[in-house]
Amino acid sequence: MDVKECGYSLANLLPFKDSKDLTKCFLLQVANILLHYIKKTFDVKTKILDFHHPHQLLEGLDGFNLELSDHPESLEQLLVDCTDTLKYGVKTGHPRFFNQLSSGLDVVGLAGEWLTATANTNMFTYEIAPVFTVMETILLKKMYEIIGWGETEADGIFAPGGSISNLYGILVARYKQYPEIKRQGMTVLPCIVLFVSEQGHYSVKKAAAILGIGTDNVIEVKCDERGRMIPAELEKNILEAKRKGQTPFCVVATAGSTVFGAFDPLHAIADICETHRLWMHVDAAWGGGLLLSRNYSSKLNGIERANSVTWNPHKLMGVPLQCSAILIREKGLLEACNQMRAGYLFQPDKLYNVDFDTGDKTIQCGRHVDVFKLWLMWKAKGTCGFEAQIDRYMELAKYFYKVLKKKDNFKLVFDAEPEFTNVCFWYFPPRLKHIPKGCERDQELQKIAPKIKAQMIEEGTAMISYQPCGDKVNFFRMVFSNPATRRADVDYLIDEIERLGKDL
Ligand code: ABU
Repeated sequence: MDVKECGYSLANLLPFKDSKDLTKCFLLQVANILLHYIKKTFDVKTKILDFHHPHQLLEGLDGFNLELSDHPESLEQLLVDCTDTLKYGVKTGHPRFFNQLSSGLDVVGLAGEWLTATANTNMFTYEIAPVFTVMETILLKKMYEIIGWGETEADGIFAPGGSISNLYGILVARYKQYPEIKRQGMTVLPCIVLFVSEQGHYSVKKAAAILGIGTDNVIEVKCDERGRMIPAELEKNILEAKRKGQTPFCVVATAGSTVFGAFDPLHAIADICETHRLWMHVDAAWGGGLLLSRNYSSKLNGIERANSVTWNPHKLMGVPLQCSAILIREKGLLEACNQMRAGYLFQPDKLYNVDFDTGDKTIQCGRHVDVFKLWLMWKAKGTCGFEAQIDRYMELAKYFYKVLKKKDNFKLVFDAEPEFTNVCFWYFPPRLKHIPKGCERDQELQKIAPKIKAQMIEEGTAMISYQPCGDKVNFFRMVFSNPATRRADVDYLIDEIERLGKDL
């Protein structure tokens, strides 16, 4: 049986009668398309992407038409569409994909995602997700232990990404201080303010906007030269806010900042939070994975004193997107804050222990199963496997730093060993090397990284991100979180930047 035989469509697949063989044939062909893609992804000779502009995709390319029709397409056409969807996408598991904090293609994680999609269930109750809800409690317990919390006192939930996890942290912080907000809303509150470093993630401001706190009430605390929050500045900002009649309620510390990979001094921040009775949330979306490394976990010393933590296994741990947890040190708060007791889902008189109906702790109703792929990967690697992978990223970052340091047409943003797997740098084309430091040179330098990246994307040879930051004009941010990357790929990237940039 072959789906290529004309006329086969959805109507010939299960659950329709006598369709077992065709269903098998169709799914095996989909699997073959994916296998081909996976093989290509890991081959450095493959382009990372075949770039097209949005209007080209909208207009349609070579038989790849994104428009939807009123009539069913054949199974054969669906297979072509699957192939084309991958063809025009970005191979984020490619050894030379350095663009995002989340990258790589973990085969076991992928298998987990397939299984999850096949099960197609919802995380709100044990009733319909018995295995997954229990798995979630086991994973959360593991994470509390790694942070240094006792399992009986802590609570948590997997959420759709780090921004939402940070939103939860701030939401629960506010609820803890002002439980009446749940019923009475913002009118019962004074002007509350929270603090985050100037290198903290933008999701903190977004959460403040969503929660009705307002972005003006997010106070940005100055950082040191490496992008770490300065505790004395935090203390100063808290006292200043109080003097102005504002009411501080929360500090968001960052463990692994997005651009510089900086770790805020958590013990010093915890001391200040204790003195002023403020909730301490740690955004360890990026850096949380480092807790699994005995060599590097000390960078997060003090995280055990946090009231809540965001930790994204889809970043450093390489779990397929998405997989993010919000962890709260005080049990019961998450549910008290969000519970609405929808009678049609959370009946108290079910046949099992309804503590496993975790859905009323969340701000969503339907919730995707994000835990199975993490659980399966943990089974496959063990904690030691994650540790080895993460230690290798740290070694690669040091290697990259050492190579760049020796090159006089590259300049590191920080002339010191990397704190994390982020390494920030500029490339100077020969013509810029003779322009003295200052405005004129900065104006030219600002244009270099975007031009190099644009060419890289058009040629599909590598992907790396860039950004300006404060008084620093556009610089590249190299980051290691891709298990396929080897030293040779790092050397390649440097040569590629030189090749594309030397005449700019
Ligand atoms: N904070 C979201 C991830 C940003 C990045 O991948 O560069």
